[in-house]
Amino acid sequence: MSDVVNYVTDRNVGVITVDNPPVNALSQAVRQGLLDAIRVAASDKTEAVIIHCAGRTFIAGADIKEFGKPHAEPLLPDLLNEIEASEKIVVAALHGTALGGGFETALACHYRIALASAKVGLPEVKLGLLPGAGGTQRVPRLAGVEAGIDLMINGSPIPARSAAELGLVDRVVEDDLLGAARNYAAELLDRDAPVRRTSELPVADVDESVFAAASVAAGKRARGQTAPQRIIECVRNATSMPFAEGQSRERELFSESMQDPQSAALRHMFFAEREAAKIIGLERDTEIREVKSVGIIGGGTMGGGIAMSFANAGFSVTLVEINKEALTRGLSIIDRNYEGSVKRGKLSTDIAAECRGRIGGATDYAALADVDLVIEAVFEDPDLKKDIFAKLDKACKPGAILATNTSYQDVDAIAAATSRPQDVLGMHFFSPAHIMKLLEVVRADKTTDEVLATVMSLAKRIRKVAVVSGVCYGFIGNRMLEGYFREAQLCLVEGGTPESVDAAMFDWGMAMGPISVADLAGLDVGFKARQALPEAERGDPAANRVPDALVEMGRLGQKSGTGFYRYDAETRKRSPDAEVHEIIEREAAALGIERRSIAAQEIVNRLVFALVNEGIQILAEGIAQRPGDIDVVYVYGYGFPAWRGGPMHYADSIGLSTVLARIEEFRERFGEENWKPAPLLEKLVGEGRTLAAWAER
Ligand code: T1G
Ligand code: NAD
Repeated sequence: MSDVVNYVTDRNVGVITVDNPPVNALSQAVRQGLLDAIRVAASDKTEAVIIHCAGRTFIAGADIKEFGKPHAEPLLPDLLNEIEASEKIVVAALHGTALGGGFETALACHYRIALASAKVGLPEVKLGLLPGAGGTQRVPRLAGVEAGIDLMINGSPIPARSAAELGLVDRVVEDDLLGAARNYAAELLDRDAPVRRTSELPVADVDESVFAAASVAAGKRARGQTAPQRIIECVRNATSMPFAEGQSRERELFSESMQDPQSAALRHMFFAEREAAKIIGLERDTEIREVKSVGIIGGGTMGGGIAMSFANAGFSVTLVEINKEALTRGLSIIDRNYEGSVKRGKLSTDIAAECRGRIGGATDYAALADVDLVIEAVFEDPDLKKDIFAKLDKACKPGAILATNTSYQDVDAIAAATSRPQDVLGMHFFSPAHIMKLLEVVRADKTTDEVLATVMSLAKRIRKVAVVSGVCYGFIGNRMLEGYFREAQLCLVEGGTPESVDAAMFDWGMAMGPISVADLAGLDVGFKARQALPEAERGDPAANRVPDALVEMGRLGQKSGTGFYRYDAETRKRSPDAEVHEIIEREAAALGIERRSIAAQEIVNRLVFALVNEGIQILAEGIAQRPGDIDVVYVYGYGFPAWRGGPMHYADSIGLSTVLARIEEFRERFGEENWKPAPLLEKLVGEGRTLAAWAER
């Protein structure tokens, strides 16, 4: 048959096997192979056909690497219509993750059998697309309109048993999938089961309000995104149009979504997330150390969440605090977090108890004598951290990895406080650490490849998206944030309000506005960090006047009930605070600033281009390996909209010459101090190149 599709007959059953590692994606060769096989089966002596896959999974979708390239025949919708049109029963045998075009292939078959461990789903929306091979027309015919919309808008895979309850899978078996599929085909033939074409099934009618409600819900859940609305339109068509007409409209909307910059951004993010796991210059087979047990120093906001991340992934964890009282407090924060996860249905009571059971406490470093990894998460005080690393150097076994969760500090200096700097690096989690997916892995000067590779593989095991950063103040994320927050504060004193600055960034797509983020993190954190710096390194004084004034008034943000906003003690709901408006006007007057109305677009440009400019400087210094890594940091750690692709992809999408022109304009207006274009940006504009092309070098 072909390299990637094989067809064999066994008595009266034909078996088509797709074998295209790593995930049997529907490349042109697979599509051609399937078409050839189904045509051979159509004319041979078999009475039924099974489609299944070799390797770890059934087809996990169209080949995303082919997107954006000219269409190659056979086109998937046509292939699937031909499979469905077969006069012989076609059974799909599912294992692993049958996703996107892969699940649509199964839906075009007449019957579906799956392993209980299998999952099925239509994640196209996560790529800014829609199921473009009949999925939006076939799913409602099997599972109904509401379940169908939910499956396609949500985009997350569901277990085979849930799919069976929805009518999307006909039989679920524990093992021996191919054997069970053969028996199932034989049983269907024995009872003369019909060739059941999904496209010929009726769609249960629903009230128009279902679509209106789904559209509003999607507008909230996937704010600013276009794909969900196109999916809802397709499903509505399924209830009002014949299959062929509904499918041709689906194809039009699919092409529209493929051209949409949002899809280009989300596809970029798909590959950027996977590229980030690869360390340039490190062999894929670099030796890694075994890690079973973990010690956490400091059971505060971060320590507790980090402990849960490891316990939830099966590691035994020892939390070390300064004294019994602090330890009790730290463990009770963890208990509350687990209760919250059970209440929200994220974890079952049993699983929560099992995970909690893996976390022990101590106040003596002797408890860490045999652990494989230690992560320090005490106060952001460089001397305290060095002192602790010197103690860990004595207490921990040779070969233990020593990591710091510092947000800003010099990891090389911390490593130098030990006799084993080769075993030291940064593991910078994000708050809340048991929820946020991002992990900045800070490679220090002497960190060995083995230690780095070990921590990168650990990140996958604790379900984090890891990005490697070099050592500099604030690493990738927090360093770029300096300019972003500076411009947010300057827009405030120049004429904005907390509400207007936040609204501009929220409406642009940020998960939360910068002023609300400052209140959430605690205004005292930034204040203490500034106080720890020499005056000259504290940045533009105009940007610090208002937050410093608020902290001096005891307004620390959410944690003290007031900051830039006022917070309801019960609901934590934030509301504007007239007193803060007065403080801003007072500080602006003291700075001799005449306040003016500032357009939302100017706020967006200043904050986003400050990010971009610093990001490009970070790339030039080699602190980040590639532009995509910076995009992953901002999307997974700072609420940057994935459908804009992260700051670097966004800059390329609007054109680096436009970015440079804006930055030069700001330099004219606000000065070189804050707006010095990154030399690499000027170079790339001069050469007419993008960041993506630069990264290919
Ligand atoms: N196309 C091309 N390459 C793919 C791929 C795909 N669909 N899925 C995965 N890969 C590559 C990936 O880049 C990586 O490569 C390797 O496989 C392992 O992936 C018409 C239009 C299947 C759950 O969105 O969700 O069908 O980095 O590291 O963690 O309606 O991959 O090793 O070189 O992620 O075990 C819809 C996308 C497409 C599913 C496995 N399908 N894939 O996760 O491994 S749109 C999807 C995944 C579509 C139709 C439309 C996951 C996975 P490399 P991995 P994993
Ligand atoms: P926190 O104040 O909530 O907790 C620090 C804990 O360390 C306290 O419980 C304290 O008792 C304990 N501690 C202090 N000295 C100790 C010692 N000698 N031995 C054992 N325990 C000791 O602080 P946090 O917000 O969890 O921050 C911890 C670290 O994580 C800091 O370096 C911070 O910069 C970093 N970080 C914080 C965040 C965040 O959003 N809060 C995010 C990422 C990184």
